[in-house]
Amino acid sequence: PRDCQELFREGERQSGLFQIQPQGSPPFLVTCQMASDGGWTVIQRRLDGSVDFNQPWEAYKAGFGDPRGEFWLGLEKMHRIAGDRGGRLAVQLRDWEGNTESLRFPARLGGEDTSYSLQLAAPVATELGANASAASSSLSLPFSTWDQDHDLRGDLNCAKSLSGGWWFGTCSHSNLNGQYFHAMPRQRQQRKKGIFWRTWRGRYYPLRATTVLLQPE
Ligand code: MYR
Repeated sequence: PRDCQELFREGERQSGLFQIQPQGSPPFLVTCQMASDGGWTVIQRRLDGSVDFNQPWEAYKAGFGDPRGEFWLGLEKMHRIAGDRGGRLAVQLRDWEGNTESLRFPARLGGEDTSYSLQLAAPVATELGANASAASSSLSLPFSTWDQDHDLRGDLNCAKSLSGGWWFGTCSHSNLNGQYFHAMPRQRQQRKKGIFWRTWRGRYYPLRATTVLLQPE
C-alpha cells in the first residue's frame, strides 16, 4: 500500500506498525492510526520525554526515536507521503490537567529544495494563530534546526534559543519538538524551551503530550 489511508480502504481497521511504499519511494515502516474517518500516519509523538528531540538537520530529515513511544518520522518520509498533492494534518495536544485539543487543517510539505516548507493557505495560518504580519497571505514556512536556520528572525536562531527542530517563524507560535518538562520550570527562560502551542495553553505552558498525524489528499 502507498499509505495508511490505502490500507484503510483495503479494510484494515487495526492501528499499528505497517510497511508502506509511497510512489517513487523505497518502502518503510510507519505507525498507522485507524480512525472512523480513515487511516492516518503518525508523524510525531511526545508522551514521556524518553527521546532527545534536540537533534540536527540530518536527524530531522531521516527520522529518529521509537515507533512505539516518542518519535519523529522524518521530513523526507513525510514529504514522500504527502507528495506534491499535499494532505491534511491533525494535531492533538494534551496538558497536565487532562484537557485535550485537536486541530485539523490542509497543508503541503515541500521537498528538501524548499527546506521542507510547510505550506498553508491564507485563512489557515490566521486560524492557527500566526502573527498577522506573517499570515496576511498564504504562508510557506521552512523547517529549521540548530544547524540549519531558516526561520524568519534575522537576529536569532529559534531552534538554538529554544530547542528541537520545527517550522519556526518568529520563535513564538508553536514548538511541538521542544524540550520535555515533567514539571513546570520556575524560570521563563527555561519554560520557553518547552513544548508549546501559543494559541491553546499559551507560550509558556509546557505541554504533556502531542501527536501529529498526516493523511494524504
Ligand atoms: C509566527 O511565528 O508567528 C509566524 C509563523 C506562524 C506559523 C503558523 C503555523 C505553524 C504551525 C505548524 C504546525 C505544524 C503541525 C505539523
